[in-house]
Amino acid sequence: MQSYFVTDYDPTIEDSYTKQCVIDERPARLDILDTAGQEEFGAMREQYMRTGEGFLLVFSVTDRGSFEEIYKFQRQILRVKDRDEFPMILVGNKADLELQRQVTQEEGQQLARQLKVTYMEASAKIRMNVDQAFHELLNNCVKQVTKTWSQHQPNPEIYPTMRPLSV
Ligand SMILES: Nc1nc2c(ncn2[C@@H]2O[C@H](COP(=O)(O)OP(=O)(O)OP(=O)(O)O)[C@@H](O)[C@H]2O)c(=O)[nH]1
Ligand SMILES: [Mg+2]
Repeated sequence: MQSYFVTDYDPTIEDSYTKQCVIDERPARLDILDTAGQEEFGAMREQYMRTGEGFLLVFSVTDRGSFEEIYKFQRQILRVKDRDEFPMILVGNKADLELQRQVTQEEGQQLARQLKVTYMEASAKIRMNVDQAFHELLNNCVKQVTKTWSQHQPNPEIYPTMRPLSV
């Protein structure tokens, strides 16, 4: 958000940010919620899953436990959304720490295939794939909105009065 890297660990409870950006050449406002990884702050999880329109599932490639938790979070999102798929991407962070790696790139990719999402490796420290991860997720969100919108267009044969007005 601020384009600087914080070395100290300060567990997140819940932080929200707003960022202006451009999507498909149009200005847009992103509302980003940084959520808690620690179980003790997990009480609000279902609530943010209900309101979220897209999710970055982030684990650390140096922490196998964080990788193993992803599947559970993805299932919970789909259950809360009552959907088979939803805009999400899987991000393996801390890719700069190659020597401390506990999850291989192949394992990340394999999980992503299983979850039917895109996999990206990133590093907040060296600013690798950070913006790209958000852009990839946004593309998924835009596609989802377009798909949902087209599915909910009234059938003009059934609802002739709801045809768009020509200008
Ligand atoms: N080397 C390296 N360290 C990182 C990277 N990203 C985060 N860290 C460090 O890892 C620690 C934890 O990072 P956080 O961003 O606080 O992790 P988090 O997942 O938000 O943790 P919670 O808020 O408890 O969920 C901090 O000390 C960060 O400086 C990275 O890409 N590379
Ligand atoms: Mg945090």
